[in-house]
Amino acid sequence: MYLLQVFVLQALWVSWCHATQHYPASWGHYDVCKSQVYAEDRLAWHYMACQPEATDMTKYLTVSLDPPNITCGDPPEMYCALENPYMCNNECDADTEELAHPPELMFDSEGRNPTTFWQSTSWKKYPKPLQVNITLSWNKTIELTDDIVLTFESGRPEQLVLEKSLDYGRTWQPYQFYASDCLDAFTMEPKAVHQLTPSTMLEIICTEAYSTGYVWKYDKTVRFEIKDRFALLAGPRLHNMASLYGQLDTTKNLRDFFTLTDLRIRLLRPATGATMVDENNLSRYFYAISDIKVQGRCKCNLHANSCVFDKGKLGCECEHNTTGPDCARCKRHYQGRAWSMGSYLPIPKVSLTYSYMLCEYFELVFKFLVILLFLVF
Ligand SMILES: *[C@@H]1O[C@H](CO)[C@@H](O)[C@H](O)[C@H]1NC(C)=O
Ligand SMILES: *[C@@H]1O[C@H](CO)[C@@H](O)[C@H](O)[C@H]1NC(C)=O
Ligand SMILES: *[C@@H]1O[C@H](CO)[C@@H](O)[C@H](O)[C@H]1NC(C)=O
Ligand SMILES: *[C@@H]1O[C@H](CO)[C@@H](O)[C@H](O)[C@H]1NC(C)=O
Ligand SMILES: *[C@@H]1O[C@H](CO)[C@@H](O)[C@H](O)[C@H]1NC(C)=O
Ligand SMILES: [Ca+2]
Repeated sequence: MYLLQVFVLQALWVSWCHATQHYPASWGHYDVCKSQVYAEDRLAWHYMACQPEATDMTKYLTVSLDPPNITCGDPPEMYCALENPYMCNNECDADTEELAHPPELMFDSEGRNPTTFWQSTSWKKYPKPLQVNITLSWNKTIELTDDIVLTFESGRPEQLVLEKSLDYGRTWQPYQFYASDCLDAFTMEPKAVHQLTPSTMLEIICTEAYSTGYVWKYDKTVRFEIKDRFALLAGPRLHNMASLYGQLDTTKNLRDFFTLTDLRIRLLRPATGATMVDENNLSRYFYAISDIKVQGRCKCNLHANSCVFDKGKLGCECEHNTTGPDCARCKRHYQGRAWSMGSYLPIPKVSLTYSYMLCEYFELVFKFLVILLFLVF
């Protein structure tokens, strides 16, 4: 008799376990993405927020320069080193492959020696400012997931603005100002990102941390610090991503801050390494960039877990009866709920492991009981 009851109980328990593992009740009405994975030698469902993986977004952009003829080498030009005007062995010639410095060389894979880089014409027209816009366009909304890193082959500019557009280049807004003297260049108080707090994390600041002169030969990067801003909500080392995701779910400003369709690097004043510009030898002043890093993912409003690059165009592979490049509307003829963004929450992984462990544990107890009953009777 007892044996029968135990068996019935076990059967009920096992089926409950299976049901909850396939669709845990605590996930409520959220649309989640799931995929089958092998975990500890068995097939299991893995649930996650419905978004494509973060990747190197420089593979999918188009770059344009303003003015368009600002790249060096037409006509050929000789350059001198900023730190030594007698060292003039840097030649740029657009018609010779080894001596040309086209914009594509900012996006090839680096780590080789010598580095490959884009280079501008020199500051021949001093005192007319030497200004260049480098515009990166994705023709798709994307979300940044890591720091933007510019690596300069020349000295780092004395004045630079990073701008972004959310509307395919129609309007622009500043992301961050960079200057060796913020008050002088932009009439802004200098500030560092680590001075920001959770309540000021979306402030647009001017930083002097990336404009020190050519003496810092081994510090050639200019950063836009995404991770430090994430850390204001997710804690150091980003161990509490649930907190960040919770805020992203509910705060449009925060989501929009990390979202863009285009980036613009406005180079406003090249490195001079001194207070005076050497007017007799302007071949020392120019911009050269060897690498630009932009890590991010397609914005799919949490309705797609993949994004494809097809015919030169990025697009989300929309699920949940949504459609459009960003899954921002319902499919035609869909007669269901009104469109809404998907959700980052709840973070399923923890509850899944927990309910899974609970099931395993009780299965063991049942087996033990069965054996015990067999022995007793
Ligand atoms: C680029 O073109 C503009 C007009 O199209 C011209 O005024 C300027 O001198 C050119 N600059 C260079 C460096 O060739
Ligand atoms: C810059 O100075 C160096 C050394 O004095 C000289 O060799 C070079 O021709 C100068 N360049 C220009 C454009 O005057
Ligand atoms: C660069 O872009 C800004 C706006 O983002 C614009 O005002 C400026 O005219 C553009 N061109 C140059 C050469 O700076
Ligand atoms: C941007 O994408 C749209 C389709 O979403 C396409 O019609 C348009 O031609 C693209 N623009 C560029 C500049 O590639
Ligand atoms: C999409 O719509 C179809 C029919 O309208 C429905 O059967 C299906 O469950 C919907 N899928 C989702 C994920 O809402
Ligand atoms: Ca390069």
